[in-house]
Amino acid sequence: MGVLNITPDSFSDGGRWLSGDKPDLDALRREADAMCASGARVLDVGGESTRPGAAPVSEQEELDRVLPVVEVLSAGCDAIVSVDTSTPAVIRAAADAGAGMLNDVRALRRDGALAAAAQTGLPVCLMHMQGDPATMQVEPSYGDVVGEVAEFLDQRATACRDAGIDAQRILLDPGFGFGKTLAHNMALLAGLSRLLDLGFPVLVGLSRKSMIAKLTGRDVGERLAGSISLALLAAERGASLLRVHDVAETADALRILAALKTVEKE
Ligand code: 9MG
Repeated sequence: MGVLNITPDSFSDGGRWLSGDKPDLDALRREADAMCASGARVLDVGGESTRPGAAPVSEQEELDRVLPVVEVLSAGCDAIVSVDTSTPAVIRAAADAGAGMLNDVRALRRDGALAAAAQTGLPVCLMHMQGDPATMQVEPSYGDVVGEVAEFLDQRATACRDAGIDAQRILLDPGFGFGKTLAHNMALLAGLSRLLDLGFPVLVGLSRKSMIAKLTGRDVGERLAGSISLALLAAERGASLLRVHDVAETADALRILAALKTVEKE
């Protein structure tokens, strides 16, 4: 899953895909084509930054950023266009514009989001976050982080099914970096099998995140090796979908892992 943030303030690609306050559709089209040629099967389009401390945007602003991009990408691209949103009106409008998946860092907990998602019939990714983006990194705390994240995701999956979302259309995500310290993130990576035990495919987003800085001391533009290492570790532990900025490099690493797995099976 390639990341395309249509925001001025995302931590890694903030401002890259905007021309003034409008999405730069030509540049996005070229980047989407490059990501697909490199192996992306899903493109995740977001109009509101969820980095720690990010300010919320209005519904209209989110619609203005996301919808033209969904329309352009879903018309001429082999990949599924996913929309990273928590907002019911954006969920509905994105589905009408051709989106093929919903990615919600709030796991469809916003008022009306669950019903809106169910109405679209689209696959949904439910992510765990402790708190909200404005404050989530202020002393996150858990007794048993893996158990608590697993319990939360299990409850949200049940809520989705109760709302009419087919179990086969649900993905779960531990939400690396969302209300978690480095120790919490590492415990979740080590314990990924407990999330797989819930019976749904697991999506992970580790690309360029600050946990890499904590482990390696690298600035955001220098986290490729860390991102690929974490992507491989997550894939080996059973993650089905990796949300990444560097699609070509990650796809190469996954090809090597797949080749090894083929030999191991023989
Ligand atoms: C939008 N977004 C930013 N980081 C993310 C992550 O780790 N997972 C998912 N599902 N979405 C994310």
